[in-house]
Amino acid sequence: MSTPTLYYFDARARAETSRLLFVYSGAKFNDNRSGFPLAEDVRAKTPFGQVPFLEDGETQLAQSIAIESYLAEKFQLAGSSPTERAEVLQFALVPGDFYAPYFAAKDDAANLKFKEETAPKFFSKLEAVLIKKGGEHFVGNKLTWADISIFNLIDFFHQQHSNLVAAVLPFPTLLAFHKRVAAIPQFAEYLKNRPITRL
Ligand SMILES: N[C@@H](CCC(=O)N[C@@H](CS)C(=O)NCC(=O)O)C(=O)O
Repeated sequence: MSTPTLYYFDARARAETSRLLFVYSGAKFNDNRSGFPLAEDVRAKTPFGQVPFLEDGETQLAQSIAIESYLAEKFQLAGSSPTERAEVLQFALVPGDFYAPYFAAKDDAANLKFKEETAPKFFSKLEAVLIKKGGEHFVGNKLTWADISIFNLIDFFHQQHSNLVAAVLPFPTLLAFHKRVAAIPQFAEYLKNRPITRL
């Protein structure tokens, strides 16, 4: 069986949760990071001319959430009942609701509104959910794609410029969760060596 290849830019952005799914499972993968603009030979492989794009044997997939869903199923991180699977997907879709307004904010006022109003409003909901679930996992009683996806979202805030991390600092349960997931040995090793990128 050939080693899977994940194609993306040299950025965390829409590929990082998939990378983290590979990392947690311990499965080897080629982390193909294109320069900008997207290399034409990579674009030509993809169904929509966009990355992320995954090649895993006969399986060829675009759309970040579809790729994450495939990897989560493959590594048994997608939940263990129809309800759990739907709940896991529910959390995996949450980061997109943060990224849309974040990337749409084009001036200082909009950035401030995102940091001081929009993001904290969402984070307060996530904090409440996690407290209700006991503080460890968003779904069930073991680590799933939901945890990895929300970990990556909180981590994104830690990595961004303009002190974006301030938006998550008022939420101790989310901060403790982020710290705990980052300390999982596979993640700790990966995060120590991860390329530092703007996004
Ligand atoms: N809905 C898609 C969006 C994919 C997307 O917008 N990809 C961008 C990078 S984040 C891209 O490939 N841009 C390069 C281009 O269009 O030339 C997903 O979640 O994967």
